[in-house]
Amino acid sequence: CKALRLILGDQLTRGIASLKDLDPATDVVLMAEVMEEASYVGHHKQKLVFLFSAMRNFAAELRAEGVEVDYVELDQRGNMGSLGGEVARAVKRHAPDRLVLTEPGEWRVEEMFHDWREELDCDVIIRQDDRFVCSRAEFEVWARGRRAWRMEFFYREMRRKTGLLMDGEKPEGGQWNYDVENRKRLPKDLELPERLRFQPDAETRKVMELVERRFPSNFGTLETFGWAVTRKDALKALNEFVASSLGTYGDYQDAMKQGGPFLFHGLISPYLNAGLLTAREVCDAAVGAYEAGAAPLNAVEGFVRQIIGWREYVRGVYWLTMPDYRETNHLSADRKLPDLYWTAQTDMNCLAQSVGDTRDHAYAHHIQRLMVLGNFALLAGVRPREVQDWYLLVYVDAYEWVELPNVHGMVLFADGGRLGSKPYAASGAYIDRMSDYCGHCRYDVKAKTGANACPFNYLYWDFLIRNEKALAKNQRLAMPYRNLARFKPERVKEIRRDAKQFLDGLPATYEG
Ligand code: FAD
Ligand code: DLZ
Ligand code: SF4
Repeated sequence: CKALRLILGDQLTRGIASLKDLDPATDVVLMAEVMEEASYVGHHKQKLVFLFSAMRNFAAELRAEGVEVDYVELDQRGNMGSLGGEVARAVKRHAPDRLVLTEPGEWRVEEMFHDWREELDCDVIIRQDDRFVCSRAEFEVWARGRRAWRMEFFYREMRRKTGLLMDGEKPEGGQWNYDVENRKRLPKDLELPERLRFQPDAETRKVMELVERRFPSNFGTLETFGWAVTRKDALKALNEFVASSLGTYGDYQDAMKQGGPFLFHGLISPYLNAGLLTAREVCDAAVGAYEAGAAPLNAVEGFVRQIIGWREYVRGVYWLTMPDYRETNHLSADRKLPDLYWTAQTDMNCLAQSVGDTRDHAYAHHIQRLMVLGNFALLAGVRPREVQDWYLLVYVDAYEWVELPNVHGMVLFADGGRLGSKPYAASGAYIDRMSDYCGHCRYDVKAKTGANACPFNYLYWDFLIRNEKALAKNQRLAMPYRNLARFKPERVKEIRRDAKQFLDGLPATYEG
């Protein structure tokens, strides 16, 4: 053939760069399910099923167009088990002039691409991934000109660049950011919308059987699998979100509810990241609802900011700072990841619920990830590498480019403040304000010390005490450090004692 075009599991977009000049008469598309990608971390079973099934459906759609797809299934005889092995085999089979690639989502895979340039007997062309609003080169120009990077300023540039929610040169409504309106508590009697979930089709059920057979002890359950695996269904999910939830998304964006894992969230990250939906069309759908008067500005701006702001920003930071980024450990955190992240067995109800949602759906929404699961790992001082691996494997939307900056930077402050200006440390009061978890917990969220006290309360202060050297000069932590300075020595002693006792009693026996 003339061109061999590799499509990775998270490149399932018909308009992707490597397929742009596809000629069905002469070209072949290569897709491969390989053990190396399926096991570089022990992915949640739902993540594996989602990705393999979406890959198979994408291949079928290309074939229906008359494109030759060379698809290697995981169980196929002769499968070399790695992308490199499968690419080399396919180059032998098809003797192409060139191998056409789109830049991958992970540094690890880009290294492989570079090796292939040396190893393969054909030209290797790597194209920019133009599914993102901001290219890696553009981000670098933006970042290099600045002493400190802050998402908010980057986001404004992306608003200008895309014209989304712009009124000429000015932001729609006069403000760039309506976040202050997006922190409401969930009223007890507010009815939650029934969210659209999808029954597994025949191909998905086949993949489920494969995953149960080949990955029997991976984290998570398949019983509740409800993700879309085709672009058609992903579009349905997007439309359902816009119709049922977007209007309320802003108000309760930070809220958490026991037994309500999805609330008013988009549930679109797996589709965006794997390529079934594009960032631009998702934002256009939300802005369209605003223009039609179907959703308020605070909701639509909040949603658009997550996508053209945070999502693009973390990707930019990732590519600019890798591979050094993940090696730093600014707060010298050195605790093993507690078992509760795997078992959900803990008396801390907020953690039990958030791990349970994660196990059942390969999903938890942003505030559970940040302010419950992340906050606890930060306060407990868990090793960055173990926290990163956990997040990378448990979520259906997790790829290193998006997971790492969120975990290493936003949650753990292991990067010393390159991504964000302060660690998101919080005591139990925050969780109590934003959720109904505390009402079902055996701990008392109001109690500060002692056996019944909410562990977040003393862990929070213990964290600030432990990390005083690294954090006390941070302007944004000036207030808590001023409060801490007023604590009597006995109170400090009590906090340290309770924290030590609690943390020493946490089982941490699992081997990654
Ligand atoms: P919505 O609340 O509906 O938001 C809409 C979209 O905005 C999301 O689909 C997502 O594409 C984007 N978005 C929102 N916040 C972020 C963010 N902080 N960074 C990047 N994109 C964002 N998101 C992932 O896609 N993959 C990950 O591996 C991932 N790991 C995370 C780890 C931690 C510790 C934290 C705090 C956040 C992480 N996020 C990750 C971001 C966010 O939690 C998820 O994107 C979101 O929960 C997905 O659900 P949703 O589609 O319902 O989101
Ligand atoms: C995540 C993943 C998994 C589990 N399996 C495959 C696979 O078998 N074949 C493939 O092409 N891609 C897979 N992926 C996605 C890749 O790991 C992804 O392309 C990289 O993580 C870069 O983002
Ligand atoms: Fe979590 Fe503390 Fe509330 Fe229990 S009391 S749910 S541990 S914040």
